[in-house]
Order: sequence, then structure tokens, then C-alpha cells
Amino acid sequence: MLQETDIKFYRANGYLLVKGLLTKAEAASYREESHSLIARLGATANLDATWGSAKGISDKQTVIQHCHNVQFYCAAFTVMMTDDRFTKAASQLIGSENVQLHHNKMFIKPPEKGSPFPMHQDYPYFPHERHTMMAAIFHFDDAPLEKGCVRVMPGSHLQGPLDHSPEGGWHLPIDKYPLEAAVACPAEAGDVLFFNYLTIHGSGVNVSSEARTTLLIQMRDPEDKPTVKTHESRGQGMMLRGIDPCAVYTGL
Ligand SMILES: O=C(O)CCC(=O)C(=O)O
Repeated sequence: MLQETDIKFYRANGYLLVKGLLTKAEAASYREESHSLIARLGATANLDATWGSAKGISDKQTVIQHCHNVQFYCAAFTVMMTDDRFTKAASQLIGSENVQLHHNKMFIKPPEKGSPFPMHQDYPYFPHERHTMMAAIFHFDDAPLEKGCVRVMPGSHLQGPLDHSPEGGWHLPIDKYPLEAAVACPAEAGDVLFFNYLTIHGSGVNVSSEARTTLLIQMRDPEDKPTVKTHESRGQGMMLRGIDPCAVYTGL
């Protein structure tokens, strides 16, 4: 349960780092599930999700392994996404009793060469009417600065949607929005970083000797509708908390 000061901080700054939402033991167990899932899937597919525009940040060959919608591969993540400690906080920040999944993605930034993300808003990927969409990044291991922790621009969500370049992943001009100008959000295993989809964010290269393992859950108030039919995926619309007041039975 968040305090009123946490919610005020989120409204003003567009992000909130919640310390110790998971215990260290839970985080370690999800880390193990994440790495074994990536090892299983990596045998059959190229899991690198490095943005083309990441080359504008690092001239080094970098890699980031990913898996979308992990609940279809491992039941432990369904339990995590519907955990009351998490969905209560999400509901308080979204400002709705009802919290609906949009999608999720696991990222493993490997040691020494984990890919960066140029600064961007998530809005251009899946624009919605009321901007309730938010991400929660679960940290399954420690993410200090040298591991390429997430960086945010506090208060940037108040500017509304900005023009992005679609080349190599929707991103803001790299020279105008350098990563170094943003506030680093170093985190420990078990911490969860929440941020609105209008909050400008990115992350640096993992130059450390250990992997950075995270799961990003993107979610919304089910009454906030997309303005463009895009970025649809398996599992979209699953209720994480409460009910979907707009649901129409389709029989599917
Ligand atoms: O995990 C990170 O370092 C950032 C991910 C991100 O910005 C995104 O997926 O939009």
C-alpha cells in the first residue's frame, strides 16, 4: 500500500521507485525463472531486441535478450503479475480500482555489452485517450548505474506527447536528449520502478560483469481506450486487478 506522499510524488514526477516490493528470495527465484526461460527459447530463436537507434549511443556491438508476454511460458509470472502488493500499488498510481494488462517484456542485459535504450516516451508505441498507461519494471537482480539502470526525466510526462523518430525504435533526438542528462534510478533486487508512458526514459549500456534482469509490465485503466489499433498482442486485456467495466462477451 503506497502512502499519499508516494502518490503525490508520482503525479508530479511521472515515476516512483518502490523499494522491496518483492523479497530478495522472491526476486532470486524470478531471476532463475527468467534465465532458464531465455536459455530454453534462445535455443530456437534470436532473442536480441537491440534497437537500431541504440547504435547512436554505443558504437560497440551490444545485445539485449528479451521475451514478450512471459506468462505464456511460465506460470510463476502470472502469479507475480496478479500479486496484491503489486496490483494495489499500480491501482493507486493509475487512479483506478481496475488494472488491465497491455503487455509485458523480460529483458536480460548481458554483462559488459548489454544494450542501451535511447531516451523516449512509450506513448508513440500505443497511444491512448487518457494516458493512464504505465510501466512497472520489476528488478530481479541489482541494477546499479554501471549495469545500465533506467533513467528518467522527472516531470517530463506533463509536457504531453512529443515528436519521436520512428527509425530504429521510436526515440527522441539523441543529441537533444542525452542519457547523461536524465536522473538515474539505481535499484536493488525486489524493487519496482513505476513510470507513466509519457515520462521520458531510457537506459545505458551494461558495462558491469553481471547481467541485469528485469520484467516490464505495461498496464492501464481498462476504460482508457487506444486511439490507434496497434501493438496488439496475446494476453492483452487480461485483468490484473478488479473488473473490466467495458467488457462485451465475444465467446472467444
Ligand atoms: O529496461 C530498460 O532499460 C528500458 C526499457 C525501455 O525503455 C522500454 O522498453 O521502453
